[in-house]
Amino acid sequence: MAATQESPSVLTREPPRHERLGLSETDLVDMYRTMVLSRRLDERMWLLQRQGKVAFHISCQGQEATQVGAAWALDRGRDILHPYYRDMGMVLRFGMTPRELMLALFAKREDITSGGRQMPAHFSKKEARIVSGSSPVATQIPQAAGLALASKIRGEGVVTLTSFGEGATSKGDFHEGLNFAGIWKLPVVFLCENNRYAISVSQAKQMAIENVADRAAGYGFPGVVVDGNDILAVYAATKEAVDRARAGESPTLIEAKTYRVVPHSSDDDDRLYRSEDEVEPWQAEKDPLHRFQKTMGLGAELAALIADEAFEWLDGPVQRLAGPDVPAMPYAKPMEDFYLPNPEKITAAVRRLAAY
Ligand SMILES: Cc1ncc(C[n+]2csc(CCOP(=O)(O)OP(=O)(O)O)c2C)c(N)n1
Ligand SMILES: [Mg+2]
Repeated sequence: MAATQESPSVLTREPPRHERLGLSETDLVDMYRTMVLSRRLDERMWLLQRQGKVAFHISCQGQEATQVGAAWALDRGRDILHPYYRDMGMVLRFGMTPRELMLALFAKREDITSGGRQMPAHFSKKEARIVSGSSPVATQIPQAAGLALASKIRGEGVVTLTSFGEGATSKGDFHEGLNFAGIWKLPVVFLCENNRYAISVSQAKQMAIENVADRAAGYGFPGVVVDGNDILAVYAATKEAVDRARAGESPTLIEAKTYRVVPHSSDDDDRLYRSEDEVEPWQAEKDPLHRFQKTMGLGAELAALIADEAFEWLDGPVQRLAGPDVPAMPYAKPMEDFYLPNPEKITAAVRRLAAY
């Protein structure tokens, strides 16, 4: 009798939000672990730069919920990621290791992205289907449309996700990429990480609209605004977009509203264009890690364990990577390193092309 009285309340109880999205508690812990690892790695990269041990750093801090939530919605054994320079959380989830990220930062010979030749944060890893971005802002957007076109032609059911800042949406590449993807209903997700600034240029000076997502209407597919510091909201929006892409329905533009809590890069002084009062709440109650702990009820003990784990990795291994035992890449010899081994072959191919 007691059991039947209790049953209705059990049946009508709302399951927790993550369960409704098909995520397990293990997923949640792993999501948090990935966010913490990217934050701790990022902090260490800043320190190394300030100590003069590496030349340059560009940061993911503040955007971890967007990056990890979005990457979680992809099938990482199958889909393609064409990220931008801030996406450390995303590439960690997709299969780049902290060691690989550090090797690129230190410009070591073993760096898998370019053998120490590129700037850091030009993430790539062929086996993980992470495609390298180019330095000019927004160039990955039409390239992602191209990748999606190839997947569509091959009938692979592969989805490509590309990401970029709100500043990138002022570039022609953004409009060309979205227009093309809309016409051909390509399996691609465009993720705008709107962190309110393009270096020193605020969103208000960059565009006359409130929501980047509104631009999707001009290309004939859905545009969605999401709270970029709420990891489950980002996951849900991206999952929906990925499903839509895989079903061949259309691309989606997701605008994740977030905030960059540190300067644009190690070469920037953000005190010149924004106040401490503006930044402070984003480093406190709005911070994605803080919000995760609070809303998901993550125990302090587990949170401390995850933090220790990240620090443990950072201490020993990073010291070793920085040292002379791991060889740095020597300065390039342009004729040998930048050009293909046989320039005559290229010239002949260009002549053939010209004749055609
Ligand atoms: C074509 C081009 N112009 C300018 C730059 C210099 N630049 C690098 S990042 C950046 C700001 C991009 O802002 P946004 O797209 O909002 O991304 P965020 O850095 O804020 O994440 C600029 C202007 C560049 N890399 N490429
Ligand atoms: Mg920006």
